Amino acid sequence: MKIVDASVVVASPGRNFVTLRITTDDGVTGLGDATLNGRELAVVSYLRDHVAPLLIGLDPHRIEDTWQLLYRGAYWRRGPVTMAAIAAVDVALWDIKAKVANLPLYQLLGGASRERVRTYGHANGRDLPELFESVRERLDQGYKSIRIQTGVPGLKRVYGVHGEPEVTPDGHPRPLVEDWDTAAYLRHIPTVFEAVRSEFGAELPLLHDAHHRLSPQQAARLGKDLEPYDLFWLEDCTPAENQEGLRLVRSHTTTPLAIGEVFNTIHDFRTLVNEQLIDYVRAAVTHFGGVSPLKKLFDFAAQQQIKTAIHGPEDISPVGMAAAIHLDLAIHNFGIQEYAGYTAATEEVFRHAFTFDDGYLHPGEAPGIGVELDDELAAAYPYVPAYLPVNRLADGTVHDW
Ligand code: CS2
Ligand code: MG
Repeated sequence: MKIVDASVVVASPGRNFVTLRITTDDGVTGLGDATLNGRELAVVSYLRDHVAPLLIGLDPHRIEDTWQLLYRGAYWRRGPVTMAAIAAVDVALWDIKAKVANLPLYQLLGGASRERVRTYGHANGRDLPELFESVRERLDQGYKSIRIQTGVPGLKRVYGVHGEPEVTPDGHPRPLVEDWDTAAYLRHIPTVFEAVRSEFGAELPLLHDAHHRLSPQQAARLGKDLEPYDLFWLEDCTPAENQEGLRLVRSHTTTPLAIGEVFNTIHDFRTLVNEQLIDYVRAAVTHFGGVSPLKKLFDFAAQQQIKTAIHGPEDISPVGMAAAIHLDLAIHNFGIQEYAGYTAATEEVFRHAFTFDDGYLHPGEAPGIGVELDDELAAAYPYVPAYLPVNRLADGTVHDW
């Protein structure tokens, strides 16, 4: 069996997605997600101009060898663009291998370790009434765990409370500028969880994403202040390139910690896992180089009783999400799966076998990862230049978003 084609489809059914399709001489095709939110076209070029030509003629069954060729052969290693491109190839090759075996991918990953995959959903609100309504909407959809994000008094726009992107006079989009005040945030968040707990009770698993905005000392303070509210986790409490910074946080709070959605290789987790500084690894199939390296990370994390929590917002395409759910079903140290759901247009472009029911996902039994991409429909949604927001402090200083 040989690879005869590797093509990249860019579609924007509500938001931009980049998908790789690999085709073999037997006509078997595989899909991989290569979506890097806000820098999509960099990965398109990496795949089209540098990777696709190398794939032609290769044996699609040699997944590990192809992964090592693309990782070590590039010389310039790691990074979000490289690892998203390699991820797309890895997932597409697993899709092909599982289709040839006429098995759903999870069967090639050790088979099912559970009946279904529990998820958490996003509740957002500018204020408590809006937040409570959003929580009730998620509960009505069946979610059993809820991430809580709200506005902060005095701040116009805050992460998780979406605003409209601005466009420059020449029509090119500019990142939306959000404002930030750490002191106001640290004062406000404990009052939010006090209110949510008194409204929704002590048992509902609640999560919160600090989105890389705190110093280790500030993260330690927030973790401690939130202990009375018994969070399922506090996510990205501090920029974790400084892995050692989590030692300070860990020494001050028992609030569970989740980190890693922006990480793209196992090296980013080395200290965090070896020293048990976190409780959940958040890496995503699409950003971490694919299923192959992510399973290695999960096995590494399992040695320290750390569980998985694959990143799953709207900017992980149904292709990346499907691959994640197959892994979620198969691995032993599964924790929880983030699932924000998709627009109707996205569901039309990416027809998938995975199902979401009563707050749980299942990958389905279709051979491969179980996703088909409708090229005709995809063509109706051309790429739209778009950026992630940026954060600025009151004095104008750029801050982590
Ligand atoms: C967030 C993401 O879901 C999360 O945990 O951190 O939505 C993140 O903001 C986006 O993936 C950025 O593209
Ligand atoms: Mg996050």
